[in-house]
Amino acid sequence: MDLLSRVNGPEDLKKLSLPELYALAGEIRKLIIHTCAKNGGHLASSLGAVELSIALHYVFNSPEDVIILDVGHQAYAHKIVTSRKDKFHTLRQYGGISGFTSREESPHDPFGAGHSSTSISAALGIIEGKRLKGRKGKAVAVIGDGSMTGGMAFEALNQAGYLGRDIIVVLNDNEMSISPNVGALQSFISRKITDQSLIKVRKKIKEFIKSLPGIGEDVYHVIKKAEDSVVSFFTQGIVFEGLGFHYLGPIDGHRLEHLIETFEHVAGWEGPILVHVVTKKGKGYAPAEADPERFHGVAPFDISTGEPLKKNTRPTYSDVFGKTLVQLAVQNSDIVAITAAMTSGTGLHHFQARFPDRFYDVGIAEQHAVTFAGGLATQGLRPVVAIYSTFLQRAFDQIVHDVCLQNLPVLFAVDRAGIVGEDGATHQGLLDIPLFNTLPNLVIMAPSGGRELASMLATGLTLTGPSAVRYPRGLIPDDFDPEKELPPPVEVGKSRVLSRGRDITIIALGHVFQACEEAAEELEKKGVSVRLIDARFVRPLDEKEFLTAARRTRKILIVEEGVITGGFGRAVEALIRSRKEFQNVKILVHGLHTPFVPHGNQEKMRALYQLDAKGILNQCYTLLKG
Ligand SMILES: Cc1ncc(C[n+]2csc(CCOP(=O)(O)OP(=O)(O)O)c2C)c(N)n1
Repeated sequence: MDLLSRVNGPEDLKKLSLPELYALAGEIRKLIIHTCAKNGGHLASSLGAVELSIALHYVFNSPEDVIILDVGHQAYAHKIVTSRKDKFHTLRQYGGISGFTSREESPHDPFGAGHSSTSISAALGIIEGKRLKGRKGKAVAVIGDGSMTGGMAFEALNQAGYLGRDIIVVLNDNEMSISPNVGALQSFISRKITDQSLIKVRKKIKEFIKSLPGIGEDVYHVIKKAEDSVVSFFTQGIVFEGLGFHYLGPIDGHRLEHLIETFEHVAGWEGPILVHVVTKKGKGYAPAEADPERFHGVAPFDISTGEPLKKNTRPTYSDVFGKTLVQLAVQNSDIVAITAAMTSGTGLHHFQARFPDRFYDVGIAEQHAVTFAGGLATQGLRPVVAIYSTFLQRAFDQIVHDVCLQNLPVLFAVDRAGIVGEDGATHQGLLDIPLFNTLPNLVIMAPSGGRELASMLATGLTLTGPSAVRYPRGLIPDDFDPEKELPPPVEVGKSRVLSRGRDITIIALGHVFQACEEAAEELEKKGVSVRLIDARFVRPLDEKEFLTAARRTRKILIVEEGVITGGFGRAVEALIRSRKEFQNVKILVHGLHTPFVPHGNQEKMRALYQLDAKGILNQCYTLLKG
């Protein structure tokens, strides 16, 4: 790590020669691969953006010039060259470097990210803010072709082209989102225009210019500009030129000399500019180049083979979802499945393989996904929209306005609900209950295991209105095989009562049930008699059972992995308190006080927030003592 030891900040890059910069790129790649092999992370995206990050920091002067990386998952090289190399080994670990860009972490991260398609809006806001405040500096937004499928990116391009401010958008095109990128725009921008056809166009224009009598310098420049426009008209540039951007590219995103020359060029230009850079996802690590989808976000792995260090011993909740949906879809041809660029993450690859005609990847377009599902539902189909809790936040208005208000039978499969672990604050699924709980018509379910998840999916598909099933990241706790069994629907609004003790009631929502069950076992060993309830439904609440529990035990602990305000526990508390006779019942609602839980593995974070068995036991003792 010879060269890296000399790079303590972006200014040090500017002292290196081109061969040294290439050697540095090699050292950075090594560090990224070794760190991801140990900690997991967004390996393939970051490997693809090494030269790009070096070139940007070589040419621009961060932090005065802002460099905003969309999503921020490709930021590892950027982090390494902006004074975070020594802490890089703590990537994604509790207390360590974040896996995304974060304003808290460095002045070189001018805008935090984790969700996609925000970079152009943020860059435009920053450049406009600089103008109004009389501050210096350029604004560069680096956005992947996948992130370009998000509506916000177009909203921002639209305003940027109109305002005409000096903003540089770098389109990092590797033809991949997490899976191969989808959509008409991608087909257009990745259109292979052969050098031959470009050369022919240029030649024809040159001949035309030459044929004009008496051409002076000025006229030549005007016509040269026309030539550029004609070329971009025939290439990908037309889309962006039409929006008021000056388009350059496509250029090889791993050739430092090309990148540096281009960025030096455009740094002096005015107005909105789009530089189209072509990169290879996973560049420099053979297993990631061969399978960029698997290495997009990867768990710790063996560097020599690329194989994961830990093999799953049980299916994940996402797997159960995907496989169960296939079974349900065999029986019901109206079922269609929708993902917003998360086919494998949500487990929908099973459905895609079996029913390609009934499967839709809409790109990173959660809002559109929901309204599209609404439209399908009006035609008698049964759309199932699988989106991670955190990304579904984007589509709240569509859920309200396009689905719930019209009482359309869309089933939301809300994956990664709860604490997500190493991805941290931007990805926590802690707000879906408070958001959804305000919506009439919506049935909300949370399974405590794989079999329950399968039953709830079946339940949602029997309803005449909208429903949501929220489930976490991770392995199911039970021995359920979704390919062997299809459990029947459950009764709507009915909880599962596991024991009917007298001293304390624990009402658990979703997968925290396992930890609650362990805590209950401990209490029973100590002679405390526990009433344990698996709530199953956030809406409608099992009023009868919860009121009976209040009457019998007069001490109620409600546990959920979500934000307390507006959550499940508060709803149960309000129900109990609405009855005069229960004013003195002791109720403790246990969950998260904030949605902004930092990164760290799930086990650690659950322990930290007292959502493991030990923490829940502590809560029980607090309640029993009080
Ligand atoms: C709103 C939102 N939806 C989904 C995701 C999950 N996600 C993270 S990166 C990514 C693909 C991004 O593709 P691209 O921008 O082309 O970057 P690449 O990884 O290919 O470099 C997706 C879908 C997200 N971060 N934000």
